Amino acid sequence: MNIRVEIIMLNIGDTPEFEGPDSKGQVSNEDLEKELSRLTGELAFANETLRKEVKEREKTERENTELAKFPEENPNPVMRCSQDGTLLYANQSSRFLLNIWETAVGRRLPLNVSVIVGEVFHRATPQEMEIAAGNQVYSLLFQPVADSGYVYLYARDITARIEAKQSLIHLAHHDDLTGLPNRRLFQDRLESAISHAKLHGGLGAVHLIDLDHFKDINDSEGHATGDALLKVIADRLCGCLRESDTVARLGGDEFAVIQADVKDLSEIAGLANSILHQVSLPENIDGHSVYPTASIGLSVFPDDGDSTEQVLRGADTALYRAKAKGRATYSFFERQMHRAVKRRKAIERDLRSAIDAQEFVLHYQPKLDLSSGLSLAAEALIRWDRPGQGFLSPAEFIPVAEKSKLIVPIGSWTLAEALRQVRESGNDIKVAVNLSAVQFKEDNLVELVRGSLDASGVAPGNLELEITETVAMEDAENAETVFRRLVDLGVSLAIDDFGTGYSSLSYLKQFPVQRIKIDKTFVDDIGSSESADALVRAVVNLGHGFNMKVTAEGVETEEQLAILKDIGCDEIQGYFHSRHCPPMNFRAS
Ligand SMILES: Nc1nc2c(ncn2[C@@H]2O[C@H](COP(=O)(O)OP(=O)(O)OP(=O)(O)O)[C@@H](O)[C@H]2O)c(=O)[nH]1
Ligand SMILES: [Mg+2]
Repeated sequence: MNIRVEIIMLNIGDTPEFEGPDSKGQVSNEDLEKELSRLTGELAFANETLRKEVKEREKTERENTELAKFPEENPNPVMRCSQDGTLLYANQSSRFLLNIWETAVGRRLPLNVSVIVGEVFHRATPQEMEIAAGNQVYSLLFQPVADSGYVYLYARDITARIEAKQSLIHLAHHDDLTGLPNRRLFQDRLESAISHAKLHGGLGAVHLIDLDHFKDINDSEGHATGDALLKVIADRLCGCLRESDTVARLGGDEFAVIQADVKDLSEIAGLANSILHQVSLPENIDGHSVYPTASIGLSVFPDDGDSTEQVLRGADTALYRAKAKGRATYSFFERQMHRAVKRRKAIERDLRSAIDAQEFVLHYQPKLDLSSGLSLAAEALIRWDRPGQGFLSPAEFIPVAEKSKLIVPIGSWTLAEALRQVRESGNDIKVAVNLSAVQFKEDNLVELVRGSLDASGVAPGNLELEITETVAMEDAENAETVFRRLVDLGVSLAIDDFGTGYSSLSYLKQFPVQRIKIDKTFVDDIGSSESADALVRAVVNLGHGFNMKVTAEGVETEEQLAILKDIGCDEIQGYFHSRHCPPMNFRAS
């Protein structure tokens, strides 16, 4: 109202057109009217301007009020706080968070939030974090406000989004029907379990469980009954397990269990039995009686494989066997392999005492010199008369002896015994003794041979040492050195099993070796295959080219002998000439 009066006064005072009374002191009515009309016009204009101005101001005020309500109406929490984390403002939607945080406007935010407020303020860069509040998860954006000393907090409840993400992850790793882990998750868990077992020297097992004749249940009772049965089986399997075990549905009617940290095979068999029992309980589904059974393939890790593929493949093979055995049973993967492991362990145990118990004996395989027709040499072959078991094949116990390094004392015994028997026989025969890969790598091999010769009194020329082609070529440079030292003793050397490994001809040429022995597998085919004849002929020529004698092993027929003679082979051994025999039966002839 004041403004309006001021404008009116100003306009009246300033008016240039108002000329005042004329010389006679009289103002004409006409002039007055004119003036009045002008003033009225001006007043109306001022009035209009004022009205517009008030309207404008009211609008701005209204807008400001609206704007002030904006954070209030925000469905998400909005807060303003000072740099030290004191809450200065919080909208309505912040109430839940403030309750959880047990704070209010004018008080401090929780320490973990205040710390970030301080950081954000000092770095003047926004920061975002996820926080759990009760059962909810919030995303919090800390926004510094330049030059104001404030930090704004914008929060958003992302619980639903997190849950959706988790449910997607769950879906990707679980089976829809039963809710059990699926093959993907199972494989991840199995991988961890195998690594754990390898690292800690533990044992675990996979039980691969497949329902028997499930197709029949589907066909006779319907697919829905089949589905319901799968769920029942899933529940029953869960009931059989410890918390550390995993059960999964791999697909169709196939389930799998990872049994972690087991002590021995009987514990695995124990769980398999209890699974078989649980699965085979009769069930009534919607009025249909079903009598399920299952077969289980068992694979033990890390023994049966150290990768998920190997372990699962093993379990699958075993499952196949369980089905073949008539179903409703379990089968260990390569059960005979486990038996073989046990057997090998027993052999190793018994081998340790076999020398002292004098259970080894030597037999001899005489060799026939083809040019003279005389038998003046023999190969010593070890035999083990295992108590209660009869003679055990060297093919069975030598690998065990090599693995356990027991071959070293056994080999020493063989050498000493063969030389002793040669001496005892009084014959001028040459005895061939095999050296194993393990013996060949022993530092004291040359001393051992020298010592054995000295102890027996047999001339070095009466001893031939046989080394397989594989051992000789494995570390050919070292072999050559050892060969030279042995030859220096006066013994002769032969490359055994020639043709079964890979030979470097340049090494072979350099080796101070007097003989190569053609493996029986090549001899077997001569006479029946031209290429076998050609091969043996080539080896004989090769040997002769290197100034070596050639012995053919495993000669069993007259025809083989004739061909070998024709080819120019120097010596044969095999059943055709003589079976191996105890020392008393072997005499040089
Ligand atoms: N109800 C139902 N059946 C399924 C599902 N998935 C696979 N099957 C059926 O399950 C059966 C599984 O086949 P197999 O395990 O090879 O055969 P089986 O009849 O159980 O015979 P054996 O296992 O050899 O004793 C097939 O007939 C599939 O059609 C499923 O989700 N629900
Ligand atoms: Mg099945």
